[in-house]
Amino acid sequence: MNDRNVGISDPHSFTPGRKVDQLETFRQKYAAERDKRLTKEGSDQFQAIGFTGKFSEFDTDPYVDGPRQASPMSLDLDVLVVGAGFMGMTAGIELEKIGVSNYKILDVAADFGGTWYWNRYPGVRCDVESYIYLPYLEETGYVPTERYIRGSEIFAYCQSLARQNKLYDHAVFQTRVTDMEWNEDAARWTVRTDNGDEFRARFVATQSGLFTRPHLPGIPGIESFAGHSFHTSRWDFDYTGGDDSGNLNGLRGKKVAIIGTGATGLQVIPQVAEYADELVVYQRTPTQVMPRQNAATDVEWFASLKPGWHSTRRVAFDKCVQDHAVVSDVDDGWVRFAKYQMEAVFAAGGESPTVEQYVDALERSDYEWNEMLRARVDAVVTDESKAAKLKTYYRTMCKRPGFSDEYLPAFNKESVDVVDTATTPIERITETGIVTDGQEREFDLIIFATGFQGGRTWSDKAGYDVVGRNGNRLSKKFANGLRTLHGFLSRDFPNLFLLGFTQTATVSNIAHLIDEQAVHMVYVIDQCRSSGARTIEPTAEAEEAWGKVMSDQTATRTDWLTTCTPGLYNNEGKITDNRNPLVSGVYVPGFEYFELLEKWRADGELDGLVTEH
Ligand code: N01
Repeated sequence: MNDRNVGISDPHSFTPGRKVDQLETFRQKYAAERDKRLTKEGSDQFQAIGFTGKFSEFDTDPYVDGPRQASPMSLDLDVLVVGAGFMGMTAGIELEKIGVSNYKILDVAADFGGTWYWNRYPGVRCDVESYIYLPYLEETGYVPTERYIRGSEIFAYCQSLARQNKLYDHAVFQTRVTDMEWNEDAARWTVRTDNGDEFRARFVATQSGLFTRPHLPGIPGIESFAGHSFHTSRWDFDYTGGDDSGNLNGLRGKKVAIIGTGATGLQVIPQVAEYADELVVYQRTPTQVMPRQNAATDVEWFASLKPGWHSTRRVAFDKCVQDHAVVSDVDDGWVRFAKYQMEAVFAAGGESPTVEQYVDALERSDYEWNEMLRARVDAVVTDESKAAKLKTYYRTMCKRPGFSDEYLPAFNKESVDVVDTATTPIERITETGIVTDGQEREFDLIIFATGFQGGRTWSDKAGYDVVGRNGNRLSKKFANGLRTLHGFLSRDFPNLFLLGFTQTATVSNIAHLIDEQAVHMVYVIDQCRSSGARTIEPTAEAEEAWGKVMSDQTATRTDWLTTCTPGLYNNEGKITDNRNPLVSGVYVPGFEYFELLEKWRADGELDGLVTEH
């Protein structure tokens, strides 16, 4: 516990942490850095990519040939699941377990995988240990090849999970929901699609994925660029050559710009740097870069894991990372940071620190941790001016931390430059390049690693509206934020399960959240079936009470969210904007939310829900 060496070995070692005594100096520095990046538009600074019209070419699926071939369908279903990512797959598998087989899983994509269908960019890997990330590992017996596997391996796992569970028999791909309406007499949802299908479903499970709809930065002139450009989640391998493991030979001789240095940018940049003649990275906020230390799976160790290990390992990881009080067997940056903070709290107040000691220790140790990371940047990046731009000045969990052993060294190439747009903003994109400080740099290719639509309303993200009982529209009900019980069901929208970040919770391992949600939803559906309930929805009181839980949760984080540098987690600094569920409706720590749901199910009362028979 007293070992200040956080266990990271050469050549990626941290220099020892410096004791942070001058908290106020750091606070001022962090606040100044945040203020440079704050925009008055918040999430509205981004430009949406429409299904049709402006920027819709950025949404074209590059991985499929041609539109859906199947004829329009007209079907009565027990369940329609919208979204074929982990959520849709888990829902299908769990529905089968309770004997429901009259269901469809629908997706715009042409296969299962969700995030892993779309994000195939070079370098893509899971950033959480694959042993806790992949669902159903004990059931499938699959052994991930590495601790942090490539996106293509995750995508292949999704396909094999779908095959093993016969989910392809239920799939409706290359199909987008256009509208959804409640039919009171039939007690069913009528769901129509862009392919002319009509599904009449007793239950609908739907989610507007946080990471499936890309967006573009609020930079004028994107449409005028005459070179090539695409978003990382729609990677054009025809142009770049190669695949997610690299070999981007199409970039030889090319001048490339990448805008965005989040989790995606971190993985893409070293790959592009390897092949492009010239790469300029346009960075607004640097991401923390901890060592990755990937390794091949020790198959003997994997085989020695005892039944139940998957759930135990997942839960311990969540608890360690979010509660700082449980030991996790996972040895990675998430856990090391949590342990580092745990040590600091123990040093300050022993087993029973006061609230002040606890808060103070977390803040000091966070600054120390960042000092180590800043020292690591200096140790790796030889050019001082580049190194200065790559150092982070914000609290660790303000943004999702990054992990890479290739990212920082990539900036040692002379062909790779970094522009700090917080001090040198991008003025515009022209026909031939990017203008900063009145100077244009010309490019053949601009890659947008600028993330996804997190700060828009549920209906905007979903791309359709839902008309519930008495003509009530979900877009209207959620105009000022979500209103649900536990994030699943919303009054006047019976039998409609909302999944994803909908007044639910957050954990670093999002795949775990997804599993918990699917299991919970299927439990409620099963209860309806066994009791013969036609409809189920929350009472007004239960919905209001859950809204209060959510707002109380947000209130406890308001100070933190305000001091954070702008980003997805604090709605680009505009925390009063309720559209972003990560700000207005998220339960932290997530494992307590899982426990809360488990207890609610164990009570068996469907407390807060009302059924009609
Ligand atoms: O998107 P992001 P992402 N000028 O929104 C920048 C998960 N994920 O695709 O930080 C210049 O995080 C923006 O700058 P700033 C991951 O958990 C998981 O990287 O806002 N830059 C930022 O750098 C994450 O939550 C894995 O100042 C501009 C970037 O664009 C989610 O996916 C792998 C700009 C957007 O970063 C999305 O990550 C990859 C402008 N005008 C991703 N506007 C796993 O391995 C925006 N930016 C599991």
